[in-house]
Amino acid sequence: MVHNQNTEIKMKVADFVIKYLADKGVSDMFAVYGSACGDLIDAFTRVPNTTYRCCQHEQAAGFAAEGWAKIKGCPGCAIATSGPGGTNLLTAIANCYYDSVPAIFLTGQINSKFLRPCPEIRQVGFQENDIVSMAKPVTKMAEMVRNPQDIYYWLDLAWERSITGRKGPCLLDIPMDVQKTEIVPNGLLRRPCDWFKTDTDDFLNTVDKFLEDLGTAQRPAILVGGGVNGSASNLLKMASLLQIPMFPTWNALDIVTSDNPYYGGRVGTYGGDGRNFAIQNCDLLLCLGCRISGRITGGNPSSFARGAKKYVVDIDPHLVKPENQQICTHRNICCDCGKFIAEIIRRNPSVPSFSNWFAKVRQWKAKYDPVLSEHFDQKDFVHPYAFLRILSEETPFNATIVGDCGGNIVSLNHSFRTKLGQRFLTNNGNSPMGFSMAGAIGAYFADPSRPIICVIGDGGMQVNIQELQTIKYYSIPLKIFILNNHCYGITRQYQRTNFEGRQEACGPKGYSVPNFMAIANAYGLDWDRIIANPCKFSKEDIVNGWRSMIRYVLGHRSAFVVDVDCGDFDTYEPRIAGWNTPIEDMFPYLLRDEFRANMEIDPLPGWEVCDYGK
Ligand SMILES: Cc1ncc(C[n+]2csc(CCOP(=O)(O)OP(=O)(O)O)c2C)c(N)n1
Ligand SMILES: [Mg+2]
Repeated sequence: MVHNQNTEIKMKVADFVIKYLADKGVSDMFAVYGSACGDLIDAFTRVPNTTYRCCQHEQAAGFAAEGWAKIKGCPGCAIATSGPGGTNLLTAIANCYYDSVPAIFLTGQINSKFLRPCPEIRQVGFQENDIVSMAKPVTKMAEMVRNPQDIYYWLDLAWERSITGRKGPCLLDIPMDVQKTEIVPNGLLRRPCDWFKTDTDDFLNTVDKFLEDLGTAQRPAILVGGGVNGSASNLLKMASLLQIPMFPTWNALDIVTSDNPYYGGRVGTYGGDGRNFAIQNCDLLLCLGCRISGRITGGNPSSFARGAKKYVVDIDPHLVKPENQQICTHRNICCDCGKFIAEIIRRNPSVPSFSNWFAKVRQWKAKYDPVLSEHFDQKDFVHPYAFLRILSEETPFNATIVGDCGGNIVSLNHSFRTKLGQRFLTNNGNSPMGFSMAGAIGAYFADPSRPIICVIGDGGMQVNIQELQTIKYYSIPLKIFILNNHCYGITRQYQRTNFEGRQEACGPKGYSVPNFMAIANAYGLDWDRIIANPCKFSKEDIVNGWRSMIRYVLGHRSAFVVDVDCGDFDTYEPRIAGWNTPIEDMFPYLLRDEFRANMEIDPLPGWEVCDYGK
């Protein structure tokens, strides 16, 4: 700790906190008021260069902070009161933890003198709650600031932790009396910021080895995760140097965009373009900033890219350990992906031509597009894949698109072709219903010059529907597309496979949908419907109708809510055929001969008799 020289300018702790974050560039902080955070909110009247933005629910404020941080690349901030305010933030905190989003969460706490003297006593003060213990497992640091003189120290630590190594959220819980205390900022204890070391020494060695293996590889591939988001442009440079196909995870669909010449397709249990044939057939796989979860490998991890030598580059020292990986890897390195990529570019290696392999990857990608011609030709409902494909064609290159969770995010990721310059985000690790509309509010404030779109299900819409008022109040020109299938589509699909078709609690039994248009109206927002095709218009007429409606909505100056009637759609394909099958084996599965013809490597023993989990 360093002691600074004393100069006599006094300031409330609350003002100091807000000023600290404002000076770091946090120009918008998302909040719901309560007395215990009253001093923090009041500080905004004295601190320049930042503004509070009120949401209607702390969860939404936290989601907004996440959306803001994902666009800005700088820690987002949400502020809540003690007790229920803090607990309402927890989902958002967990979101940031799993998706490695830098964020500072501030909670007010009751006056220190009313804090319970020991953990055995449940509560003494009104709305007293041990938010620090609750947040600890999903934060990089959570602390109550008990001594006003320590505030600089804790702020430094929270800020540095949130942005260093694998990024993530930190929480500071500040009692009301501490917020009110006058301090002399220049006299405060600070934390010296020189203690972070994340790279391992064998970094150069690993680059050597990888390039050596690349020299003899025939079918190399790169799996790109969200950890690459700070080095996206260098990644593209590296791909053009090495001429290797890249496969983005759902966290990287705006890093490796669909229009990139090195984009090889979408992979995983819901693998899209290319149906996983390329990643399964590769013989050298470089995994960058991606935890290679079951969502990627399928339920049979040993069958994932089973003929490939695998390199894993990740900044998380725990995750990268071979014993913590779900797949067997050849070489793992704990390092910032940006550093690894920069080193490869610096070396400018000469590599063999992979053009035959690449041609095959491109063929698979084109042949196995999840969006089929018949999807445009449905009479009784709007097929979400077809609609979202048209939406993606109409969405400008500078837009931000925020997705939600459930079947609608599967549809979005299957159908939406991203363009260079677009931002495409959701929360993938925690995947809470209701993220997209609130996340989009934050994304808008982070960069109001970008057209902003959110896609959400009817179920997700009902989780944070109150934020329509935030959109109205701040005149946010958010375009909301509700993929309304009048049910929890993805979980209905799950029930069909797992509960002998019994449909419980997902609609129509137990779950129902209101009239969203009447609701939009009540909030004073513009709205319209996209309905099915009862008049049996031609496919061309239908698509043209959607297109002109989408153009109208995207060109509208203010917010717009669009209710897209997807009937009771709940079948999301392709998807893996069963929990224990390799991910090249997907519903709707192909003729077995075609399946076999597409594989360079041997099928798994016994694959012909797999239980397809119907
Ligand atoms: C907060 C929360 N609760 C429950 C779930 C479990 N869940 C995942 S998707 C889903 C259904 C989502 O329904 P909807 O938003 O209508 O999307 P659809 O699948 O119909 O497109 C549910 C209940 C969740 N992800 N988040
Ligand atoms: Mg739904």
